[in-house]
Amino acid sequence: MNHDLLDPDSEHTLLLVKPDGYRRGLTGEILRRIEAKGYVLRGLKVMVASRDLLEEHYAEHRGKGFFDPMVAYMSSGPVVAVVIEGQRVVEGVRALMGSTDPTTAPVGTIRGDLGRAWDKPHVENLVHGSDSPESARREIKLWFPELV
Ligand code: IDP
Ligand code: MG
Repeated sequence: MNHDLLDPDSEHTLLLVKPDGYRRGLTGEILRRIEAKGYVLRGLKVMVASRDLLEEHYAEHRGKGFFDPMVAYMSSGPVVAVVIEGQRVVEGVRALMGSTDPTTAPVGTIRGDLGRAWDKPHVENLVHGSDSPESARREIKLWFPELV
């Protein structure tokens, strides 16, 4: 068995620590919460994402008013890309993240505790997490072709 590859019988999700989270030095705090919950890190890298990768990653939002500023934000510096494993990990990581708007995201979540509104044309909210197991498979293939 090749231990570098992901176990197809386990559930995985893709987490990104976005450029604001990386810049603020919150990567450790964010990953601490995920590990403390009991999930396992299976892939981890720091990278500056290309426009092509981001346009593919956010294909569902193409055409929306915030698309261009959001892609510019996401390519404004390094991100940390992480593959996380565990039962119901997609739902679990979304719960740890909190809702999209960091001002109103519940206290106790990553976005609710560590994020807030800034005077910017896009929403800076520290993290991305896949929204379904199907999205997770698609996104992991994009960000970690070497693992699948
Ligand atoms: P999610 O990250 O909570 O899944 P999505 O609706 O998938 O939220 O949006 C993707 C990202 O696009 C958000 O995390 C946020 O950074 C940005 N975004 C979403 N909605 C808006 C908006 O109305 N204005 C500006 N940026 C937005
Ligand atoms: Mg989303």
